[in-house]
Amino acid sequence: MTTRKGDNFVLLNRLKDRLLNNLTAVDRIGSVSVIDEALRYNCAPVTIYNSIITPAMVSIGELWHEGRITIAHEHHASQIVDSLVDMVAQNSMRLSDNGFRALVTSTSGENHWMGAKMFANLLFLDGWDVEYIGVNTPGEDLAKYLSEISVDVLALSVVLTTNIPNVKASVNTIESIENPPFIILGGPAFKGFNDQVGRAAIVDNSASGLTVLNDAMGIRSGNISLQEMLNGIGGKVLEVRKSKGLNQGDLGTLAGVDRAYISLVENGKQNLTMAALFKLAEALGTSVNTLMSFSK
Ligand code: B12
Repeated sequence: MTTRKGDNFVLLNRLKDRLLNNLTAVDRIGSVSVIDEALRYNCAPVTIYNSIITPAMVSIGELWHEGRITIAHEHHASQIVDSLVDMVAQNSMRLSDNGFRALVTSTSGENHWMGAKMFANLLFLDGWDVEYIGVNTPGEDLAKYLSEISVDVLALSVVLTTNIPNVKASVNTIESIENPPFIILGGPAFKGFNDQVGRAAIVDNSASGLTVLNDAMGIRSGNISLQEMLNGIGGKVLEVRKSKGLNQGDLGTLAGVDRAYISLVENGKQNLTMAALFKLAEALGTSVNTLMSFSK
């Protein structure tokens, strides 16, 4: 996952505060509008999860802890956030299939589901075939299930530090089956954790989780996202236009579009169709290949 134009601190902080206000007021429509705005600003899914939704949920936890909101408020906010987590995934580009399959869950005693679901969605967007099976799955049952189905990776989310012994026992059981999957453990329980748990990889956040799995599976990081492609083409259109001494208005006239459209293209903000790309190449007196040959 890469950084995008919308991933700037001030914007993210503002959106996080607005989400928290809307969640505190249990305003579903207001909450949806915050995520809608983040998507329109082109924030990356991992950024929306880590820098907007997760900190808003942590603040909901603090309000609950201080007795300023009830458990009913927290439950309601969690349900709203559950749909926001799906909304982000449904409205984001998925990289092409990478051929790997992952199962995401948590072991006995762990009922926090949000982090597991977010990580499952991020893997899916990164090109994985993902099965998210909910939380609180006993280790013995998980081991039996994994010996019947075929997955490359098992991702376990752990929020409560008190669940670490359960997770150690589960990893032990699962690693003793024939052809066990690669196991990754993640979640806030592992902040500052320096121990080994079997052969499992351990991370405390989703961005590191994606990197660790890409490395472990030998997945190329050369896959280009839609946004990188649009930024690259935009930069190329700008370069060729300037080399021809044209301004944005001139190019718009030649291509039969308005100046604002050219500006969006050059800033990587216009999702171009092939037809539009051909029209631009023709107007610039160049080829589609030239507009698409840029370095990442
Ligand atoms: C909502 C909530 C609940 C909901 C759960 C619904 C849900 N959302 O999942 C309910 C009501 C069920 C709940 C119950 C409890 N909760 Co609670 N809960 C929270 C709260 C407010 C938000 C949790 C959340 O959704 N965070 C957002 C998610 C997305 O963040 P995250 O889990 O950290 O995930 C991110 C990363 O860690 C990472 N990640 C997570 N998993 C994985 C896995 C992999 C493989 C990877 C790579 C990455 C990764 O990805 C995510 C970001 O992209 C937190 C407050 C807080 N500070 O977090 C308390 C909190 C987690 N709960 C807490 C407690 C104590 C409990 C209860 C014991 C309360 C009780 N007395 O009954 C029970 C335990 C239930 C159980 N057995 O699991 C404590 C935990 C303390 C601790 N460190 O052990 C917290 C911190 C509140 C507090 N300050 O005391 N809780």
